[in-house]
Amino acid sequence: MYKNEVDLKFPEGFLWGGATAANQIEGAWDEGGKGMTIEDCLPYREVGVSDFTKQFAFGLKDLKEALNADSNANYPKRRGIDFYHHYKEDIALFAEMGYKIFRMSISWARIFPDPRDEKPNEEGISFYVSVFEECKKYGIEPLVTLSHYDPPLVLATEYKGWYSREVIDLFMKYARVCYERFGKYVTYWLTFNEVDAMLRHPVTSGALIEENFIKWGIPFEEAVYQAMHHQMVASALAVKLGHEMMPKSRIGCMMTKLLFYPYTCRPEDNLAAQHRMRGIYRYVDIQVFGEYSRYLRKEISNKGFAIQEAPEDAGILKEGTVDFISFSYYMTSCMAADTTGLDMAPGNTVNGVKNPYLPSSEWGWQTDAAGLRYSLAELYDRYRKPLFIVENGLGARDVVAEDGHVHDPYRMEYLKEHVCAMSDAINIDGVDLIGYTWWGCIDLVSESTRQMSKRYGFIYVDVDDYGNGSFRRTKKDSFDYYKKVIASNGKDVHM
Ligand code: BGP
Repeated sequence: MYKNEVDLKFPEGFLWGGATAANQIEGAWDEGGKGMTIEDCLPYREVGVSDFTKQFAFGLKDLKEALNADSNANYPKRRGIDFYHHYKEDIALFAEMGYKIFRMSISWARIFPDPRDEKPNEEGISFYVSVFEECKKYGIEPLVTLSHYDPPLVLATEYKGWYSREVIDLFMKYARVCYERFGKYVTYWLTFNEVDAMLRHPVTSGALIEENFIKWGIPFEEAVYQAMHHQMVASALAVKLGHEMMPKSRIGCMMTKLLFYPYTCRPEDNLAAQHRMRGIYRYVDIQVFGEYSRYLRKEISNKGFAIQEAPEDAGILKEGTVDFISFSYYMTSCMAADTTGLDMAPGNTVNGVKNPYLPSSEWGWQTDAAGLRYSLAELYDRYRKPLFIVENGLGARDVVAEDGHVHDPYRMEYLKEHVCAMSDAINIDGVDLIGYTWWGCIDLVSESTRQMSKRYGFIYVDVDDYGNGSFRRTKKDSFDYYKKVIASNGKDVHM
C-alpha cells in the first residue's frame, strides 16, 4: 500500500482526465462509411483470464470467417460501447467529473475507409468534428492518438501490413487530413499507441498476419523489426508535419511502461532485469533521441537480421523527435536469470516472475503504485522531457448491487495510491508530469481479452461479453471519488 511521503500537491493546470481508444468504444463498425479494420475481425474467445497469446492468435481462417457475412462468431470490437451514438451523453458525464482532457483515438478507416482512397470520408470527419465540438462545449481538451491498434484491414489484405514501406505514405496522407481538419480543436497528439507493442502482438499493431509471411517465405520476426522501422519513420514524419502545420501542437510518443525488478539481489537476476528494461526503452529512445540506440542495433545484428533503411531515414528520425513522453502503466513483475520453479504472473501482454510482495488484480496483474513513482523518476532522468500518464487503471469484475449501482472501493483504492505516488514523484523526485488520464474512464472492450467483463470505468455500461444489455450508462461510486480528486487538484484523496 503506497502512502505519500509529503503533502499531496499537483501543478496548476495539471491535466486530469480519462482515456479510451476508438476500436474499444465506438462500435458502429459498418456505419458512417467506415472501412473494416483488423480489430473488427478479432473474435472473442473463451480462453480464461490471462492467456492473451491465444486471443491475439489470428490466421487466414479467422480472416475468412470474419469476412463471412453469415458468421456466428462474436466480434465485441464491432459494437464497442456504441460511443458512436452515445458520445454526447458520455462527454457530458466526463465534464461532470471535471475532466480537463479526454484521450481518444481516431479510426483511420473512418477517415479513409480504404487507405488508398484519394479523398477522405466526409462522414467520418464530421463524426470527429462533432466529438471535438462537444468537448469544446465543456472546455475539455482532446488528446488524440492517431493510431491505437486499429489498422485498416486493407493494410493486411492488399499490402504486407507495416512491413510494406508504402504504408508510411498512406499513413502520412491520413495524418495530414487529421491535422488539417482537426488541428483547430486538438493541441495534444500521440502518434502510435504503445509503439513497442508490435513486437508482442504484431497483428493488431502492424497488420502483420504471420501465416501470410510463412506463405511468402519472409522470416516473420525479422519482418516485425522491419515493420517497426517503418512505424518509427512514420512517427517521426508525423511529428515533423504536425509541428509545421500546427505550430502550437505538442506531439508525444506513447510507450508501454513495463517494469521488471530483479527477482533477488543475485547479480545475475539484476543483469536479467537490466537487459529486459533496456528492451522496454529501445524504440522510445528513437522517438526521443532521433536515432537507434547501439543496444537496438546490436540486438538486430545479433539476430542476424538486416533492416532495410532508406538513405533519408536517418535525417527523418532526427527531425521528428517528440515533445513529451506518454505511457501506459498498470503493473510490474520480476526477472530472474533462471526461472525454473518460479511462479509466473501475467501482465499487460507480457509475463514475468511473480513478485511475492505485490497484490494482484482478478486478471493476475500485479498492482504496484510505488513502481509508478519509480518509473516516473527513471523515465524523467533518462529523457528529461515532460511526462504524461495516458493510461493507468484497474480492470475488475464489477457487480451491480441491488440498488442498481456498482460499489467499487477497490478502484478508488487503486486510484488513490497512484495519485499519491505521482505527487511524490513530482514533489520529491522532481519529475515534470503534465497529466494523468485514467484508462477506460468508461467501461470498454478489453484489448487483450476482448471482454466487457474486464471493466475499468467510473461509468458502468450495461453490456456483456456477448453484446447483451441495454448499453445504459450508470455512475459507479468511483465516479464521485475521481470528481473530488480532480476538483481538489489531487489534494483530497480521502475515500
Ligand atoms: C493497453 C492498451 C489499451 C488497453 C489497456 C488495458 O495496453 O493501450 O488499449 O486496453 O492496455 O489492457 P486490457 O484491455 O487488455 O485490459
